[in-house]
Amino acid sequence: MVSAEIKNRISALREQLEYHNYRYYVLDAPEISDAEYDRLFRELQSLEQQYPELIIPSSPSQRVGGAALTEFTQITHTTPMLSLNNAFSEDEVVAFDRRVREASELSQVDYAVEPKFDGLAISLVYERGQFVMGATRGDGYVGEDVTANLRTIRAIPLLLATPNPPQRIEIRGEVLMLKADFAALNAYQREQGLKEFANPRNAAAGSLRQLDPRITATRGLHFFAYGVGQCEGVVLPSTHGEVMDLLMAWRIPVAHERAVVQGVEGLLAYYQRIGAQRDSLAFDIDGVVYKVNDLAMQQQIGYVARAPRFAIAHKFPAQEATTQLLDIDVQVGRTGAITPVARLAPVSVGGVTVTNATLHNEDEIRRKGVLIGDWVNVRRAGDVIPEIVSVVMSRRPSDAREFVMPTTCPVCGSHIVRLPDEAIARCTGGLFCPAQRKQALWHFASRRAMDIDGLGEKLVEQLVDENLVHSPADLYRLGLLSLVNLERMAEKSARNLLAAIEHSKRTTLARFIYALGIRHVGEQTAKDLARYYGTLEAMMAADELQLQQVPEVGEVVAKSIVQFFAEPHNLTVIEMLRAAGVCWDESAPPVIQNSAISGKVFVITGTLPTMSRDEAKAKIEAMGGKASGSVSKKTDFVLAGAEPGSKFIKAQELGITILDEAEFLSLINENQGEEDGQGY
Ligand code: D41
Repeated sequence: MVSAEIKNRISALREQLEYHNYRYYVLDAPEISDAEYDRLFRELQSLEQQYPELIIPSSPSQRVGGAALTEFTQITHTTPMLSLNNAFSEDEVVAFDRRVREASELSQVDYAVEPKFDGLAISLVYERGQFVMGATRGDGYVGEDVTANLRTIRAIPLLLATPNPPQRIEIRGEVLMLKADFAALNAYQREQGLKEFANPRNAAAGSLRQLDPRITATRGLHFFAYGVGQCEGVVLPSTHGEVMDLLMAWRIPVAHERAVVQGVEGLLAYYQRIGAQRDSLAFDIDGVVYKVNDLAMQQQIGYVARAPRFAIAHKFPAQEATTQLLDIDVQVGRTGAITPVARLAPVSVGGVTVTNATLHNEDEIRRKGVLIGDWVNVRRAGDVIPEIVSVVMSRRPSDAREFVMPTTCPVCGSHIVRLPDEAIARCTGGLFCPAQRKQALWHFASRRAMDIDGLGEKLVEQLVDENLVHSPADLYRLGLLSLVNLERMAEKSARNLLAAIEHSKRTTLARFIYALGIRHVGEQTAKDLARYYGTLEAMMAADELQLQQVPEVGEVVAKSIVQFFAEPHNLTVIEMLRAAGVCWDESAPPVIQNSAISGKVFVITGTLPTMSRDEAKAKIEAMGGKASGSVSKKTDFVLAGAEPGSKFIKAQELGITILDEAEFLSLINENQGEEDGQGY
């Protein structure tokens, strides 16, 4: 016999887990850390393992279950899932409002308004409060039974939180993938050499159409409801807005951005407001949806063909567009990396004219199968560089030709070589190549390096083209006279620049190392090196094997550092910089090597309750640890705050220790004592 105590504990755990899902997915306001959620979850799992007779299908532990399917069963929707008509301009919205006013005989109409999620429409059936079946929209009449996959989505409650649920209710909404989860998924796909997804929508679709629900479960899909289909045994409120509130009370996620507005002015103001938020939302939207708020009025206005007359989607400019690839040029980077750049016939993507897209490298061009002359789909999301998503094969011109990597640098004429084990081709011109020289200077002056305010790309270009600056050391010899002679340079800006250059002389060893632009030595590695060696001389004296003793420095980085300092030219530049007065504090003690944190790799994810990620990062680094951006087998700890996303799931999969902020702080404090007197 199982004791009442155990039964009570199990049901309390289930209730708590459902409640915290609700806090997280519906309210977007978690109360506990993921680590704490995880602890509750594991406690439930272990109790259920001990007492399997107490397992019920609606238990939060039973989201992922059953075997992989061989195919999906077809489902006929009890009431068809209609489509929405689109409006692409204000005029079309004005016309929509006019039709609604005429049909309703009202002078001003109340509208329920919400974002248009760019996901997949689905329907969820709850019987007596239990989630029993979920299906894709399909053609609106017949969809596919994806119940097992939908059960793995934590945003979808397995039970409706109400003591008197309807006999049967069909809830409609969209399944989607958050932008952050999409980025993490693609990073993972790339690492594993798997195919990347073109956009969050495709990733969500691919994840929902998995025959094995265990895969769907790892993808962290989200769900938002937008309406109710067939419904028995409950009297629904009289407006759409109130129905959405009711769903939310049942713990079904609905759009936080939803509102009720008056008249066409209200619609257009809402469109502007959500449009301005578009890039900063956690998920992709492709417009907003307007619905007559009064449900009786909706029925009076009725339908045309398969779409309601009482609702319309007002679309945003698409973030994808089709255009022609006119040519592929190459650009030369700071370390000579040759990047192919697509030159496109100008096309408006999401309201911005796009003429270039990056192609990363030669292999990527082959992988995408792009030929010069092809029609291609281009995507621009937020402020990232536009990318070529795919080729429209049916429109391939007969004279489309393959891209051939040039053998000489378009800027300096030096040979371009691609080493056998590298994806990147490089110009061998080094600092002889003006393109590389410009970028090296720009990197040297950049914010995270020497931080010379006002020395941007354009100015560097002028300084190099006018032969005023060859190496970074020349910056410290610039005079007012030569600067004011430059085009578009007023005396005031020249003085400001000289002051910024002067100011940059006092720096840190880490910044200086980073500013040198040694291949493979990014900001983090520069910090690691500075911390380990304490002085530039000590670092320059190290050989490859010694360099590899530095945490996180491997063979490739060590080789690159040794090569850099073996170059007499680089030593001259360093000497000249120091002679010009560039200096840093070398007295700061190198950080402890022996704490439990030193050498450990942390990944920070989600929002921490009391400190920013940068603060947490600084604490980790001060203790000799390292903060990394992605979870892998090398990660020692994941520090998780609210809404941690897929990094958290990956950490769980890999069995990595997950800390909340409090646990992290106590780990730091425990080790603080060891800090004193360590070092070397
Ligand atoms: O966010 C959406 N994608 C969305 C889709 C929404 N917010 N509301 C919608 N409302 C409807 C009606 C008015 C027909 C119930 C919809 C859709 N339909 C819809 N999604 C896919 C096809 C139709």
